[in-house]
Amino acid sequence: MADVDARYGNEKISTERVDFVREEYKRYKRKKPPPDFSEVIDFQDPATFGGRVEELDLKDRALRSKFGLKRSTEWQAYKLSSCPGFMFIVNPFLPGAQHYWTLRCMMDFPRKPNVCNLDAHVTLDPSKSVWEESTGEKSDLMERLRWVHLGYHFDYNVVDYKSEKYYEFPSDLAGLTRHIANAIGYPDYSPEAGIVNYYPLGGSMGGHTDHYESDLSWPLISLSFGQSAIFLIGGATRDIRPSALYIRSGDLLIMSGESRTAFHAVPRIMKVGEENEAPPSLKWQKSLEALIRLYGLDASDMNEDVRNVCKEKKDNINHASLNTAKSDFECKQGSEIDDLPCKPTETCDCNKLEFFGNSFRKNYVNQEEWRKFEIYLSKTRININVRQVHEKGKTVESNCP
Ligand SMILES: O=C(O)CCC(=O)C(=O)O
Repeated sequence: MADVDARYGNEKISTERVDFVREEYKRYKRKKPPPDFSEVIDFQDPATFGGRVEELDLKDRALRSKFGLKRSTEWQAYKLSSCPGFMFIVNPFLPGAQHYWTLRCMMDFPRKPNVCNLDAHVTLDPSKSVWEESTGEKSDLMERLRWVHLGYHFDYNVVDYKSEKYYEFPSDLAGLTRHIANAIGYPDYSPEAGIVNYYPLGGSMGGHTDHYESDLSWPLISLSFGQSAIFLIGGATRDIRPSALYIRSGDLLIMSGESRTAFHAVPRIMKVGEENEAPPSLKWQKSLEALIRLYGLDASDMNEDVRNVCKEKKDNINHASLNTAKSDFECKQGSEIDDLPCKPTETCDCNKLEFFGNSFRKNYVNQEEWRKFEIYLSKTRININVRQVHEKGKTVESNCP
């Protein structure tokens, strides 16, 4: 099985100094016998912290709920004492939002003009996404998909950020990552380059640094969905022993400051749930309930094929919890920093993530269709890795055809 890290094959490794990045990578990648996981940091289990983890206070930059994220004051955020600037946010998404972002990665991002690893082997139909093209003789295309570039695209042997190699960065993902950057203290962030990585079970990514951007003072924002992984985060050189941590569906990881150019790797994908089952946060029922809750969608807003199912599910929703969820979306202007204008009404509509809801509706799938996505997610980890390339004010113009 081809590893995602084939792209880093040309990296020069010093043979003189001890390479702890490689050592830890091999240790956690090993299949037989499986490694001892007792040193892996699990941000959902403080018993594993062992003095290595500190809570991160994001309270002074309170942002309201947007792009499917909880209010930033509710995020469970951490930092590592060994790696200044590294931040970990435990799944800050509201129920249903992970469905939206994974759908974007499965159905929309792997589509022309975006460049992906398959371009080297097949001519892709520009009118279809890789997902749509994965039928008949080409039914293995999605399984062979390893990466898609967003915004800037380049050849890994020559990472050159040129304006002729830039396609429009997806506006919803730009909004989401700007919002995250704002919450951690980078209000002027401008996402310009992204890679969506698709890892099969058994896939991995070797140790490397992301240092090609001309301004490295902006954070790298990484979002993970689907299957879990072991992630290694080290330091400026390979002779610094990296820490191992678990990443689960929905978790956010930020590399800023010193950690922006730290060595990191993904030695192992960890299967969650039974065969052909997606992680719990990506199962069908949650998406349906979440649609009703999150976007305030009424059954009349939905198309015929889901209306009846929704009615059934809606009857099952506990009204008290629906009311709590509603008040969560109330916009209390003045008490929170706002990065978009917001009407100070009691049940402010802008908090229903208007355009977010619309795109979800455009992409809406029924239960049978979601099952196909669920099967894919039962054996795939998706990672979206977003970077600002240039210094402030030097952003390229879109070259989108
Ligand atoms: O999959 C991940 O979590 C890391 C991805 C990564 O390091 C990269 O794309 O450079």
